[in-house]
Amino acid sequence: MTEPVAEGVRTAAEVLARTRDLVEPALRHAVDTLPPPMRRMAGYHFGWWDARERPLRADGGKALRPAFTLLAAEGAGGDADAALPAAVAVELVHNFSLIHDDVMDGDAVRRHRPTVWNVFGRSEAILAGDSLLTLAFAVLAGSGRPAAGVRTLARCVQSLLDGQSADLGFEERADVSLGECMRMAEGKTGALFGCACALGALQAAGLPGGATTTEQVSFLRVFGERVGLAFQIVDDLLGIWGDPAVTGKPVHSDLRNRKKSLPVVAALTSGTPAGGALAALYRRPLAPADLPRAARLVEEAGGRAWSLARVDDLLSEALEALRSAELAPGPAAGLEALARLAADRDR
Ligand code: GRG
Repeated sequence: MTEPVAEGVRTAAEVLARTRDLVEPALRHAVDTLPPPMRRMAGYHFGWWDARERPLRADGGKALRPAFTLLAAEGAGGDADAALPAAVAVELVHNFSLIHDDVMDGDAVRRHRPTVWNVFGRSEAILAGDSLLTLAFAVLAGSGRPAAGVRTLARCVQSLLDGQSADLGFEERADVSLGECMRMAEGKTGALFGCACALGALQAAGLPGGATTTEQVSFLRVFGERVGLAFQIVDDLLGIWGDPAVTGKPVHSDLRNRKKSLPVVAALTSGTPAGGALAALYRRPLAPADLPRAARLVEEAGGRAWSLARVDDLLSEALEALRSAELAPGPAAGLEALARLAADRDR
């Protein structure tokens, strides 16, 4: 049995390293069951091998969402081993969304390597994403409390699709409001973090010593949703001001694509002269020389300050929900460390 998360504060880096150690073997085991072409693309995407299946140890992602699942389960009286299928399912859904999103956006690089579509082709990448999504449900169906978990994950995937659809729709519109943009981010990103926490708590339900109550599941879901939204706002800030050497994405990537991200929409709706100038720039494709000016205008119009203030608010709301869930102290400290990392990261 896996050693329970230690009492007392753990650093986020330790929590994530432990999660990767637990999740990667189970993830590899699941991916090994895929038909060979899908297995090859999945393993490439996770950084386990190159395009010709020669072994590698490349960046396979931070494993944030499964870390929330494992700690939520332990905090609610369950254990990490039993929550592993749910953690793997959440990571598979996340990676399905990344592979498809890269196709939709035409992004050529992720995690410092060429994206799946860039190496294997767009149609093949769509199949790889479909394969991971289907695998997520297959893995979850073999876990404890499968029916409740599958329903929770299915609702979450519909929210992801709804958020992504709104995001695509915003590209065609000049009148996106901040409320619409927040709802889009809640669907696109918040829902999966909320689901990751809820699935962990659900795993603990009904176990001897598992103190999960319906209230605990909903407080943990709210905690995850707030953290996820803060994470998305930070991602939006990194999409404008992040260091490409650290983020693995090109500089000013979101501005180049004229994304209606939260800092941009906050600037566009600010009623300031800088917001007006940004709206004028956003009416036509941006040349590389326009990008630093667009970033300056977002800042001058208050888009950066608004975003940072929202991240602070969301972190406070998340920590309040975490306290209300009344979890065991060790896992609660781990979840708090993860929440703080999500709200203050450079990659
Ligand atoms: C259903 C196709 C589809 C999309 C849903 C989740 C999503 C919407 C798109 C993926 C791209 C994107 C910008 C998502 C926002 C969430 C986000 C910042 C993802 C990156 O998450 P990390 O940093 O990734 O945890 P790693 O590489 O660490 O796994």
